Amino acid sequence: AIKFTINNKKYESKTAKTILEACRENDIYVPTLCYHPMLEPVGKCRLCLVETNFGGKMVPACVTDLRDGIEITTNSPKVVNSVKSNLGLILATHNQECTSCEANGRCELQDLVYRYGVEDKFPKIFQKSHNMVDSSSPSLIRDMDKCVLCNRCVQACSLLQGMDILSMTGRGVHAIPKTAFDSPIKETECINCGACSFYCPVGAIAEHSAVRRTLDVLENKNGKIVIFQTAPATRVAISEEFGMEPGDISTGKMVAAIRKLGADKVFDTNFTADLTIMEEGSELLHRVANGGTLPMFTSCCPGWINMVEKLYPEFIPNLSSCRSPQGMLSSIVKNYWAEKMGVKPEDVIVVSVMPCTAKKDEARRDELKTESGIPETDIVLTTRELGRLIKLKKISFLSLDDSEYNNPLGESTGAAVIFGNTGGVMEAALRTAYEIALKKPMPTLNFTPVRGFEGIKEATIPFGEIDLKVAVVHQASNIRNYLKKLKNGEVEHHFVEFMICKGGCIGGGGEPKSLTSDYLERRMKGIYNIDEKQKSRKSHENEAVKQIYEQFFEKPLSHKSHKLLHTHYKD
Ligand code: HC0
Ligand code: SF4
Repeated sequence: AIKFTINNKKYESKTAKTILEACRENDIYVPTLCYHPMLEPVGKCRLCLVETNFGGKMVPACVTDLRDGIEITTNSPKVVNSVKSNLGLILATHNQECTSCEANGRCELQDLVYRYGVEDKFPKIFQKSHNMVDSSSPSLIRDMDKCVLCNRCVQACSLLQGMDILSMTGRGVHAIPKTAFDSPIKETECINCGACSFYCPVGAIAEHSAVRRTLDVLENKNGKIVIFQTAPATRVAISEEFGMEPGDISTGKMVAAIRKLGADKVFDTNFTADLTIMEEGSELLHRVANGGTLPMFTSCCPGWINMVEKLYPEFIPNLSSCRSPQGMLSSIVKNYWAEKMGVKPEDVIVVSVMPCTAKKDEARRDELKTESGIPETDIVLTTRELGRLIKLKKISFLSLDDSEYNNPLGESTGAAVIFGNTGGVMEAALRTAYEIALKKPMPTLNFTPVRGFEGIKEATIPFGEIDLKVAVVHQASNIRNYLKKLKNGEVEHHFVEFMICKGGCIGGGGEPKSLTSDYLERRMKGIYNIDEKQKSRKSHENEAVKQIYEQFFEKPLSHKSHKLLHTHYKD
């Protein structure tokens, strides 16, 4: 074992680790700004400098390994003074427009400055030097005068996502993460996944906020009906905005809070997740039986759709023509439900709450507008923005009584909620396709080969005449590897699920920011817990889905379904 002391107290560790990890494990506070447990430590911000008995110089705890006999000091005046002056230097290049900042209240820099009582005493260096607010993307806003040079966005984009849209350029006070040729983000190959915004410790890259527009819509309805829909992954993460743990389930409180905000109806994106299974499952069986393009690719993740359109257009024919559940729900509300309710589609406003920044950009697509040219989804809020709205309206989230979704567009099965996890769409599709095609239930509903965090998961299911080969791929970098293999003929599948973010939607770029290393595992567990407790766990058993086929769509892939539930892609 490695023996060491921290602040004169003795500790032991059986495994190799950094000084920072040892401190965190033993509940000893060490300030950090560039460090995130899901990324590689880079030792850039200098806030985690500690004293040791080895040599006189202070060392960055995040990149220094524990050694036998090391004596670590984290709380001496020397350490505290160093934190204060480093923070002061960071503040000197920061624009501090906290009052209007998307990160206000959840900003790591703000917390540090408050904690250390750092006055703004350094002269401002190069304030407004970059003078660049890039709001070209419907999903994200970058304000480089708020950048603290932590490198986290660059790592998220290149290391995690394999996209390399952002890279650190320049040195010293001129250093800044930039796009190639400094182009506005919209003109790059950015897929709007939002990983950069999730890892940004401040408000330098954030979701393109729709909080004010939503407030306006809710407070000045002018006779309009405001409908909300909520994605599968929101219900196991919104709780973190209110101090609860990752994976805590707060479906009922979330619905209640949305009602308190003033929504007239709260529908569930899960309803159309079940409907997606009916349409996409039928599409798969049809392609297999009729020699259609295989493998068929899922089409619900908008970051993934952006990636195919921008980087791999040769695979467009492989994409399922199904709209995403968000797209399907909004389409049903404006093109079917409104008429049934006797209101004009123009008088209905659909606000969707998503774990995802790319959903904002999906909602703007021309293909997803009504015949009269209005967007079917009017506003997309990230889970974080919903948290902000609830706090702004002083709704006491934790003390709310559970509320239920409105029906029929609020009814769902366990197969729908697992869409939020990587492998969930595949598992849900198999539960239904197997039973419908083979007329017997799957041996087990928990189809574990497609669960978990492995980047590329594969399974073969005996499916009557054929062995159905499926794969599940999540996280953009793994997707790029998979597509390379597919092009080289190294893999062969009938059906592949793709999710751009690690873990699937629970790891979406719009989910509450977490500084833990296990939030994905815990949110994933929360989702599977909801599934286990549902009275039905198969999409084709959703009574409201059956009803909408009887009353309107007739059957999957019907003429009406094609019109309202399917789409096409841009080359
Ligand atoms: Fe997802 Fe979805 S599962 S993409 O990850 O399919 O964002 O949660 O809402 O649309 O349902 C995100 C999550 C959704 C959609 C659904 C799908
Ligand atoms: Fe990179 Fe995703 Fe951020 Fe775009 S949204 S810059 S692809 S991390």
